[in-house]
Amino acid sequence: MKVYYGPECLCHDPPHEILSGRLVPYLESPRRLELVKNTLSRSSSFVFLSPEQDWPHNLLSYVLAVHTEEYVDHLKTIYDDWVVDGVQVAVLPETFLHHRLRAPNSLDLSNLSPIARAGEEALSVHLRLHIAHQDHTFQAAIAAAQVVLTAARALADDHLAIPDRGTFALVRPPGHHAQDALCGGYCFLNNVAIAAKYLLQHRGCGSVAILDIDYHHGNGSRWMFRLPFCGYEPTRESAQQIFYEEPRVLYVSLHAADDYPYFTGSAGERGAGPGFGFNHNFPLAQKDATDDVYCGTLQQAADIIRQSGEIEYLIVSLGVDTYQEDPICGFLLTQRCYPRIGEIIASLGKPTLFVMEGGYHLETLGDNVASVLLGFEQAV
Ligand code: OKS
Ligand code: ZN
Repeated sequence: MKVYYGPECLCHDPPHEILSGRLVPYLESPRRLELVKNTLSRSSSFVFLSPEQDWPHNLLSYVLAVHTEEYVDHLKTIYDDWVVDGVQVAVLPETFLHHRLRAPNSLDLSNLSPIARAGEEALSVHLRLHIAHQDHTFQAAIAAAQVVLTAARALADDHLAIPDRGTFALVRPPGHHAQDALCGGYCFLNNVAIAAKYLLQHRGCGSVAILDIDYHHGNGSRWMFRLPFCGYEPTRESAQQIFYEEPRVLYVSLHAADDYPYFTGSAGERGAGPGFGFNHNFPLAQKDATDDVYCGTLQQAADIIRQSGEIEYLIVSLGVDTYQEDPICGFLLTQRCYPRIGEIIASLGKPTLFVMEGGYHLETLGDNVASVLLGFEQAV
């Protein structure tokens, strides 16, 4: 299997985050990526490849197919703005000014200082903290997008010759919580959404499925393509651009019903407008999620993708924070479950792009990722 990897993904390295009110070392660390890379390197099944530098359009144009220009500018400049504004240590927002939470034109933000605007684009408090510390966050997020796009391109090129094969984009920061104009849950740019848009817009692809097996609900990926977020009504312009009238992406997710991001991911969210019926959530109670329950549910999710007929590519948000010893998650999966997960995904028979998301138990992280990929490869 081809594995795409770029060392620039390591340059985002915040020292701390806030977890349950405590300052702790940042869990979504560069070490995670290095561990997975090292484990995969020891197997002859994986070939490492570098991201393509030379794209027919500016790399940013593929990112802007998913995210707003204002948001991307914000990510690019916020650290420098804050430094100019006197920030030397972490800043936490006092309130969340995010425009999805405000009535249109209710407040002219341009008069506020950068510190006052700290909550503007964030989903949760801990995210702000590491932007404040980091001048390389944007660089790493763009590098991840570049790796994912390269992997998607290779998959689209290859599958004509070698059908039903998988490709792995080994990236961080992860992406599935990031929305068009919102960061959260360690995510800044939505890598799977960027890949999906690329396949739809540049590779003549008619339909893709995103299967999200990270422990957390991928509110960002879901929102991009299928649903207004928490009652937010899209403008006609944003609807056409990004998701509302996009009937070509099926989003299917298995996740904890009772964990971050808390307010999205219920089974009743089925999509809206032309997208109705193209969103399927499988929320599981933490204490119920054993290997057998998880695999049974994954089979149901796979059946939905199977029954959708026309799907040309499968994109997998590959989180292994479902593992029983993950420090921030509560599922009960053992290491024996991961090859089974790979096998079930392979049974769909689609060209498959795996994209790295969460997973924080460092001792097993590499093995669990390798197990999914090897389980997939041995079954195709
Ligand atoms: C903060 C909890 C943050 C959880 C972030 C989830 C990251 C992840 N109290 N998403 O898939 O792995
Ligand atoms: Zn996760």
